[in-house]
Amino acid sequence: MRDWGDAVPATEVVKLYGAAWSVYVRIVRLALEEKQINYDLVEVDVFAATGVPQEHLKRHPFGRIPTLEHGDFHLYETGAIVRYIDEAFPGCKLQPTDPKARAKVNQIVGILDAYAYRTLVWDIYVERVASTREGRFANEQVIAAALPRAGVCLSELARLSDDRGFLVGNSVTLADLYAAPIFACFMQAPEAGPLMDGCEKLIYWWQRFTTRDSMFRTQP
Ligand SMILES: N[C@@H](CCC(=O)N[C@@H](CS)C(=O)NCC(=O)O)C(=O)O
Repeated sequence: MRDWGDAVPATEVVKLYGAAWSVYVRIVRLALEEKQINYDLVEVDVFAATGVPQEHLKRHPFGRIPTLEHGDFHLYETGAIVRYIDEAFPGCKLQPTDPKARAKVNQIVGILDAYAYRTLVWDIYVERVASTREGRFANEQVIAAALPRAGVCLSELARLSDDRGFLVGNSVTLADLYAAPIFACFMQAPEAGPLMDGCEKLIYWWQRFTTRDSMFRTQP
C-alpha cells in the first residue's frame, strides 16, 4: 500500500481483493502502480480448505480473484477492472488511442488470457517450478504437451510485438501488464531458455520490463 497524496479523492477508496501470488491480481496491481493510484490489497484465500469464503462469493460468484471496490462500485474480471482503472483515473494512459495499436494491445491481451496463461504458468511453471516447492513430482506429460503450444504463444507474441522496449508502441500498455506477471513465472522454468530462442524482441522486452518500479513493488 502506498500514499499517493491527492491522486485519488479520499472518498473513493480503492480496495483490491485477492492474493499477492496471483498472476491476475498482479496485472491489476501493475495497472494501479503504473497510474500511481493508492489502494489496499485485501487478502482472500480462494484455495482455503473450507472453500472460497462466503463473503468473497458475494463479490465474485465464480469464486475467483481479483475483485475491485472503488467507493460503492464493485467489479470483477481483470479485463474489465484494468480498463476501468485506466479510464476512471488520471495518470498515464494504458490503452493507445490509435485504433490499430489499440487492437494490437487487445489481441495480445486476448492471446495471453486465452492461451499463454494456462500453458506458460500452469502447464510449465507450476508443473516444473512450483511442484518442487509443493513437494511433488512434475507431471512430465503435462509439460511435454505444453511445449508446442508454448512455442506458438511465444512466436506469436514476438511477431506481434514492437521492439521499442514495450510490447506495443513506446509506452506501457495493458499488453505489458498482462504479459509481465505471466513471464515472471514462466522465465523461472528451465524450459524458458530454449523456448525463447529466436524471440529476441521478447527477451529484450522482458529484460527491460522486469526492472520497472511497478514490478518491484508488486513482487509476490
Ligand atoms: N477470468 C478471470 C480469471 C481470474 C483467475 O483465474 N484468477 C485465479 C488466480 S490467478 C483464481 O482466482 N483461481 C482460483 C480458482 O481457480 O479456483 C479474470 O480475468 O479475472
